[in-house]
Amino acid sequence: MLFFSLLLTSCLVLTFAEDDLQGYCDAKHQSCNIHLEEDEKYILYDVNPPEGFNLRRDVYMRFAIMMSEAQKHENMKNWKLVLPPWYNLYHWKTVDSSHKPVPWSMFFDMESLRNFAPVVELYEIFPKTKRKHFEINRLYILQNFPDAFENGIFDDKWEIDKDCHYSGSFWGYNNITVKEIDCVKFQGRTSMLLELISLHPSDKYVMFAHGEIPLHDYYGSKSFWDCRKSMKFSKKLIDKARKYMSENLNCIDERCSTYISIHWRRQDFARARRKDVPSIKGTVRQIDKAIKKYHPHILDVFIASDAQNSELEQLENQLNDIGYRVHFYLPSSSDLQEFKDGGIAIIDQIICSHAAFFIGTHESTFTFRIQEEREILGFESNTTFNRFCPDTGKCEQPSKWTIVN
Ligand SMILES: Nc1nc2c(ncn2[C@@H]2O[C@H](COP(=O)(O)OP(=O)(O)OP(=O)(O)O)[C@@H](O)[C@H]2O)c(=O)[nH]1
Ligand SMILES: [Mg+2]
Repeated sequence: MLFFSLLLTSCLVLTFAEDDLQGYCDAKHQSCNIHLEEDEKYILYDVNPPEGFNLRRDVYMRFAIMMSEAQKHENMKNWKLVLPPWYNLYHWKTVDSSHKPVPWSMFFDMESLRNFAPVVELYEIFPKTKRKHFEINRLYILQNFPDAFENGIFDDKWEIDKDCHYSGSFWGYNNITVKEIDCVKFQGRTSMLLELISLHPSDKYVMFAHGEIPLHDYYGSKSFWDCRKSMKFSKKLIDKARKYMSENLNCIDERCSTYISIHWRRQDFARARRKDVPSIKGTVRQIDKAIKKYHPHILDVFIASDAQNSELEQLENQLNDIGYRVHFYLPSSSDLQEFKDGGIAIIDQIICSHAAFFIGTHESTFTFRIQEEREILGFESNTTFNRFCPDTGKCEQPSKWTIVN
């Protein structure tokens, strides 16, 4: 066990001065006046820095389900999960002049999250600490076991280890410190983290680094879906997407019949997963085939993509040439300022979710989140679990993770 304090210095000096906190405080919401009890215990977590937004949403679910279950026990009723702010995400390239960590309320409906699990934003606990810096009692740095299948078996296990290193940045705050660090090799269910926490019952602020390592206790279970349903997007993102659908895609319904949608993941996928993604020509062929087979009356295709403009132009032109109308959500600069890259991506996801038919990208978590949303909206699963195939070679169809109500 190591005893020391970490004070991170980064080129971005963020502190939780009163002004910063108020920047995120919406007076209409209760969160401003949130009352933090003395005997409350807080669990924080962080995710491997290169991981994207959509895997992070799944990591949240693992922790939120653990907290929701823990609340059923009398001695754990006062535990809260601290939502790690969105900070410095690899895919979010638009320069945000404020460089501030973004709270969850920017993207999600906080009331709905709170109805499922006891969650608080990080900025909400700062005033509680009464000190210039916020000291976390214990940081558990989770690590994988070197061999997941020791003796040919995947066992649930954890083990205190000696050497490790925190590769995060405490979301850019340079006045967050930790008193003790424990390195832990960990494999298996998220709820096993409670065993670790119980080793030190007097800790009030406990953090886990590499929150992506623990797995869902029961992937696809009812509690999984209850949690997933609670992850409603913020009202302003939903309103923006609905306005777009009504003005451009002629639909005001939950389940639209007027357009099909695709998630065409490119960038790192087109480079590193060549055998999983089609060429532009191949994409056009697959869209046309799906429409002719399932929705021959549909002419409108909504495209969500992270592709370069030149690729998108070619895709649009080739679809136009065979008679389709192509739609993209193109944010104005004020939309981009207001919603940020994360919000723009969510608007794309919402519009894809409501389409009559959806084709996604193999093994993209961005696509997975759209598929879940469509399950919640009640679409037939054959309109949802479809993927783009490579031009040649094998093409396994996606697993159907259908909703459990
Ligand atoms: N606006 C928009 N952004 C996208 C789209 N596709 C990908 N992105 C961006 O790229 C990120 C995708 O990264 P992840 O969330 O990690 O999902 P993924 O890379 O598809 O899946 P992993 O293989 O698990 O990493 C999103 O969070 C967006 O920022 C898209 O269709 N529209
Ligand atoms: Mg990714």
